[in-house]
Amino acid sequence: MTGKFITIEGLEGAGKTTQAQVLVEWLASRGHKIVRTREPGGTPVAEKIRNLILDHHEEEIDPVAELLLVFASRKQHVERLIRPGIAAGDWVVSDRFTDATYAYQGGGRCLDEALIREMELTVLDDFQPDLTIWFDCDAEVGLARASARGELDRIEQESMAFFNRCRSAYERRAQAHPQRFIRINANNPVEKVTEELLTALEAYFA
Ligand code: Z5A
Repeated sequence: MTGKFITIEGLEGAGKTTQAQVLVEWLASRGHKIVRTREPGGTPVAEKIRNLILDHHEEEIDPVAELLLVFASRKQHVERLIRPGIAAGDWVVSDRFTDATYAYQGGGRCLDEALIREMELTVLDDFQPDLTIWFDCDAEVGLARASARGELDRIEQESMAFFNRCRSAYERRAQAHPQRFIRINANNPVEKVTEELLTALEAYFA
């Protein structure tokens, strides 16, 4: 029996962490063994690369170098944690995956999507999630929630135009992969978002 790979996507402050807990409890109640993880990161080495990606540095990070760091972290994550977990029958739930690269490095940093696609094919053998739950909120809403928590990391300090491009890129991903994506309106209050998530899960796994 093999497991499944579910990813959670959305802008910062969309409520991914909050709703991931709801998702994990719902899946566990159906008898699945869950492995919860995140990107960038998810293994000790991948977490070190995460720090390189998110920390502030005196030297500006080149967008392609950032893309390579994201995929270096992802390769380690996929081979050391995600694939072994699925092979063992676990349901692996990751906060972000390659759709975030299309959103942030593709949309936000304006890198060519063809380059990201090439890396996805070459580095990951086109490894894809079984299901992606996209918590879609306006950039202003998400950033206001994230900012209320305090200091912003290197990517969180980008402009509103950057995050609007990220959101548009998520929209394109959802349109291109309608079988895999569930879109949840994350502008709503927490209880309403949870309700929409649970309804969508019941329908998807019916
Ligand atoms: N990144 C990249 O560039 N390329 C890649 O390939 C990958 C990632 C994989 C990782 O951030 C950064 O890496 C991310 C993209 C980049 N950068 N940015 N910016 P992360 O995933 O570790 O962190 P995050 O997305 O910034 O997470 P977050 O800010 O914690 O957001 P969240 O998990 O979606 O939200 P939350 O923690 O559940 O909620 C945030 C706050 O809002 C909290 O106080 C909640 O109580 C509140 N909240 C949540 N939902 C609601 C609703 N519905 N209403 C009101 N308040 C709410």
